[in-house]
Amino acid sequence: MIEKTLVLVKPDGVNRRLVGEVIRRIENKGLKPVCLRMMHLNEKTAEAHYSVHKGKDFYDRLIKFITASPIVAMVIEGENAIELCRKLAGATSFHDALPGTIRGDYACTTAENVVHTSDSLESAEREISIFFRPEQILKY
Ligand code: 3AN
Repeated sequence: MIEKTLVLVKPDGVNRRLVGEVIRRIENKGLKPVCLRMMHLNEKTAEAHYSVHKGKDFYDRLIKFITASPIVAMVIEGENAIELCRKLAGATSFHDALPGTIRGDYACTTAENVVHTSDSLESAEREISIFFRPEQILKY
């Protein structure tokens, strides 16, 4: 199934000049960006994006981190895009992220792990709508 998913290069990824590397891996896998924007996330948007984590011990730090400096947000489209982007990203915990994945190759901690990618169709739809309006998503 052709799917759309939300990928974020988080502040650590942007600051470490990994934007191109993330996009290269996504494109090499046959997936394509259909919307892309660099932005400095405000607290309200960050809280909406991470609402499922509200109350967890890492939540406050996560909001502080993701709003600290610019991110790159993109919608990625392609066959099986949601699962493929999760595979490209690797496990959440940097201990478990395998070499060859973005986090396995670049993440130094679990809190700052370079990328976010939606984990289900439902999350993808919800998250994309937080970052982009439907008319901003291109068809090609
Ligand atoms: P993923 O990004 O792999 O879907 P989630 O949704 O469980 O992982 O967590 C969202 C973000 O919260 C992670 N990318 C990471 O930045 C942070 N996070 C998750 N678990 C922890 C943890 N145990 N300690 C610190 N930060 C965490």
